[in-house]
Amino acid sequence: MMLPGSLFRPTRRRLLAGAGAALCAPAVWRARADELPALRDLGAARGIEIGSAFSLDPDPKYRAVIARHCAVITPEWQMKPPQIKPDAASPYDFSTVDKFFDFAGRHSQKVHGHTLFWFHVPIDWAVGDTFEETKKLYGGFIRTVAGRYPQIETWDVLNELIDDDSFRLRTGYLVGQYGYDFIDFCLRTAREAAPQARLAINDYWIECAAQVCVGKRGGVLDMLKTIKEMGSPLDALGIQSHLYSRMPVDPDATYDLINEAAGLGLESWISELDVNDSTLPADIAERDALVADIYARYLAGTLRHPAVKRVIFWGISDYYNWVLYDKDHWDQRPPETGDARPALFDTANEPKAAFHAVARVLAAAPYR
Ligand code: 9MR
Repeated sequence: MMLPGSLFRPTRRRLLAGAGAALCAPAVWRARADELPALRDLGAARGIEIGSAFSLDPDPKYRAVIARHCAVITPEWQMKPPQIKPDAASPYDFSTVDKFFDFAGRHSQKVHGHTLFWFHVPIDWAVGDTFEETKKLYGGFIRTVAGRYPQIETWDVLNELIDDDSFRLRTGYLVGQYGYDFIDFCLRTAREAAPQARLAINDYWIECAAQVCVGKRGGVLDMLKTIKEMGSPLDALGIQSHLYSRMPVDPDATYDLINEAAGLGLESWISELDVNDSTLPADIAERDALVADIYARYLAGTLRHPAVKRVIFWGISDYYNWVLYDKDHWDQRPPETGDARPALFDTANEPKAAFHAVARVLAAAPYR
């Protein structure tokens, strides 16, 4: 996945671009925010944890949405390796990460650890000349970070290991060099450092009908089988679920993947759900209805499986959402379609059709 270049994002981004569009939306009856059913409660009644990516934006209305609807928050980039220790000389800096625990503690939420390894955000200081030296350096990083937060119940240990073209392990940073031995090492080290936590590997483009998703589903499954054969500690598959109007979702194929993973003893977490609406019509009511339909079909199809224990949005509101702020990078949105509306709440943090669709699907999901 092509990703935004800047790793060090400002702590506050007002995303005003879509506000005009929200004002032009057709008049619909709007429940007051505190009258809406809380998604976290609807999920809990079905045994599903609901959450969102969060970046500590201070807006009170946005924070109220995160607090009310989320049982889990995922730091959107603040926990990635270079944020915590960018180079050998700098000390570990947990000051930003700790703020997530303050927020989560005030709202009875869990913090999901994301992520201990990702090729896209390498820490070069943790690469040694030999595998032994690398294990010492990268292992030290994993032990320090995972060991610091014993309250974390779930970790993405490794993110996005499967290549978009070959559908095999990526050939770059560390995984290319040391392959499954490195993966096994990371998982074992994370298990030792955080024995309380369930450990995941997280990947994208394994939810759609396009050829790339077909290939990646196969690649991810092969990888999971190899990892299980090696006896490495792994508890869950993270299915990111960045959905696209231009890449039709395939809930049945995703269900099959969940089922195969369950056969290997793994839970599945929908870990980064959003809907990139770039090819949908400009009309807002029509677009919102189509986005809602994509959410509903995807979740109804996947939540049929009891191994799906969690749904995390990336994020829950257009007010603060990477599909909006990274649109120049890879959204491919024709300008006439206006600003993206990928989430459950609009830029004013009011619920959209997608919110109500998700609430309905959660209420009807089988208990697990
Ligand atoms: O949304 C995140 C963005 O703010 C960051 O700049 C970027 C790099 O850290 O990561 C984005 O989140 C990605 C997630 O960590 C892994 N899967 C893809 C997500 C969207 O790019």
